[in-house]
Amino acid sequence: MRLFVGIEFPERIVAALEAVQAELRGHSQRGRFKRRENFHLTLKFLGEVPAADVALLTPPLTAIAAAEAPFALGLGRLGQFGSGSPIRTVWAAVAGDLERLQRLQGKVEQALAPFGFPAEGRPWRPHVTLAQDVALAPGAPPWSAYSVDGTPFTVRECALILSEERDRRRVYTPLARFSLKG
Ligand code: 2AM
Repeated sequence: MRLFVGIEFPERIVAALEAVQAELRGHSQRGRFKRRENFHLTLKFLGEVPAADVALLTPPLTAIAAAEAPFALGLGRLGQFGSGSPIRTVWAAVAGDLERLQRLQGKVEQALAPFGFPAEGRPWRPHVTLAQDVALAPGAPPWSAYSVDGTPFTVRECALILSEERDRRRVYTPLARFSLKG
C-alpha cells in the first residue's frame, strides 16, 4: 500500500486553495491540476508499505500526536519546484506556527525511521501541491501577484493516508487519524 502521513484541511482552506488554483489555471496553457479532494500537506511520504505493517505504524503516530498541542496554520504565497518549462510543481506555502509544524514533522520522521522509512537527507519544505507539469501562458503574473486567503485554521490532527490509483485517478483515503492532545 502506498502511504503517507499528512494534514487534511477544513473546507474553508480547501475552498481557498481551489480559488487560487483557479487563478493559476487562468494563467496556464496546460497542467495537471490537483482535484480539490486531494489537497493536503504531506508530513512524511512512506511509499509502499506491506498491509501487515500498517498496524505497527499507528501506535507511534498516536503517541506523537497525543504529546503535541493543536496549532495554527494558514496558507502562504505560491511557489514552484523546478525551473524548467513545464514547471514540475506549483504549490502554496504554509504560514503560521511553522515551528510547531516543523517539530511535529521532525517527530513523525524520527519515530518512523526505525520502521524502515529513513529521514530525508534534504530539509523538509512544507507545501501544498496545486498542479504539476504547468505550462504558464505568456504574460502570466509572478507568484507574488496571486491572492491567497491566509486566514489561519487550527490543526487538530494528522492522518495516515492511503494513496491509490482508481480509474486512472489518484484517490487518497485516511486510514487512521491522530488527535493532537498535548
Ligand atoms: P507532492 O505534494 O509534492 O506531490 C502523496 O503522494 C504525497 O506525498 C504528495 O503530497 C507528495 O508530494 C508526497 N511525496 C513526497 N515524496 C514523494 C515521492 N517520492 N513520490 C510520491 N509522492 C511523494
